[in-house]
Amino acid sequence: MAKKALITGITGQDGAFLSKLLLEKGYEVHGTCRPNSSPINWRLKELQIHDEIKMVPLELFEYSNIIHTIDKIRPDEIYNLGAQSFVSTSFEQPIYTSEVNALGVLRLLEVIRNVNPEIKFYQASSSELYGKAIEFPQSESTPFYPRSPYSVAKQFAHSMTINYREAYKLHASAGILFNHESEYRGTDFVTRKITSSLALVWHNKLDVLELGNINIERDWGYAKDYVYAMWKMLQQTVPREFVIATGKSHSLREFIAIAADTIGFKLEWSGEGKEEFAVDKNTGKKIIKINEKYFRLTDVDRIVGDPKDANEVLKWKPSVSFEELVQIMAKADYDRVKNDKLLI
Ligand code: NDP
Ligand code: GDR
Repeated sequence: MAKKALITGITGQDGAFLSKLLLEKGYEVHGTCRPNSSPINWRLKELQIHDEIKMVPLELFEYSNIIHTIDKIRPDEIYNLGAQSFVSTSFEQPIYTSEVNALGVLRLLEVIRNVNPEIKFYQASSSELYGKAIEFPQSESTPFYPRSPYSVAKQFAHSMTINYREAYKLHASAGILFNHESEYRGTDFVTRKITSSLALVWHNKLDVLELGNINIERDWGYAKDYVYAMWKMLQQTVPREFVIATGKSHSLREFIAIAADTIGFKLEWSGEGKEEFAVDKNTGKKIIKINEKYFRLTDVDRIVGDPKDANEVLKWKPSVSFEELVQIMAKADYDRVKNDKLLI
C-alpha cells in the first residue's frame, strides 16, 4: 500500500517541491490549506501536480481541526512546513507568529502523541535560530541566538520537537535549513524580490527596485535540493536534527550583481549607506535604491552552515551552485514578465 504523507504549508515554495518529490516516490500526498481561504496553488499548478494532491482544510491555530484531520487521514509521515514564514512580519505580528510557528507545532506533536505515536514527524526549523551567530560555520551543536519573534517561535518549536522525541519516543526530526530559494519563492523574500523586480524594471513595468539592508550574507541553496533532505531525514532509523546548507556564504550584493547581469543590466553603484543607489550604465537610469522601511529592528548579518552530518549520514549534497541558482531565478522571472505571466 502507498505510504501517506500529510504536508502542512503545501501551497508554499517547499510544499510544492516536496509534494512533487513524494508523488514521484509513489506516496499518497495530502496537503493542508487554511479553511475558508482559496488555496494559492499556482506553484502546484506550474509543477502540474495540483490534481494529484488531496487538499484538506487545516489551521495550525486550532487544536480540534488538527486532531480531526490527522485522525481521518492517518498519515505515515507529517511534514510541518506551515508557518508565518516572513521574518519582517513577525515584528509586526509577534503573537500571531508565535501562535502558528510555536504553539502550532506543539498542537501537532500533542495530536501525534495521542492519535498515533508511530507517525514520523518533520519540523521545519531554520538557520534563523543562529541569528547573531556565535561560531562559524554553524552546526547542529552551535548555540542559538535568535534575532526576531519568528526565530524565537521557531526555537520553541525546535526544542519542543526534541522534547517530544525524548519524552514520548516519537520519530520526530528537525531540519535546520539555511535559506533556500527558487523560481517558486514568494516575491516578498529578498532574492525573488530582486529577480522579479529587476525583470519588471527591464520590461518598463516598474520604475525602481527598493531594498533595505544590502550588507548581509547568507548561505543560499536551491529549494528542490533541500526538500530531498527533509524526506531523507524521515527515512532514517534514528530521528535527529540536521543542518542543511551549502557550506558557502555569499553577500546580497553578489546576488544582485548576478541577477542584474543575467537580465542584461550593467550595474554601477554610487553613494553611501541609505543614499546608495545603482544605475544601469547602458541607459544611466537609476534602477536600485535603498528604502529605510525595509530595514529590520534586529537583523541577521552573516550565517553559513556546516552540512557535514547531512553529507555523511543522509548522503545529501546540494546540486545547484549559487551562481546557477541566481540565474535560474532571474531567467524564470525575465520570461514570466516577457510573457505577461502574473508574478505572485
Ligand atoms: P512559504 O511562505 O512559501 O509557505 C508557508 C506555508 O505555510 C504556506 O503554504 C502557508 O499557507 C502556510 N501557512 C501560513 N500560516 C498558516 C497557518 N496559520 N496554518 C496553516 N498553514 C499556514 O514558506 P517556505 O515554503 O519557504 O518554507 C516552508 C517552511 O520552512 C516554513 O515553516 C519556513 O518557516 C521554514 N523555513 C524556510 C526556509 C527557506 O529558506 N525557505 C529556511 C528555513 C525554514 P497560505 O498559502 O495559506 O499562506
Ligand atoms: P530571511 O529572508 O529573513 O533570511 O528569512 P529574507 O529574504 O526576507 O531576508 C534576507 C535578508 O535580506 C535583507 N533585505 C531584505 N529582505 C527583504 N525581504 N526585503 C528587502 O527589501 C530586503 N533588503 C534587504 C533582510 O534584512 C535579511 O537580512 C527566510 C525565510 O524563508 C524564513 O522563513 C527562513 O527561516 C529563513 O529564510 C532561513
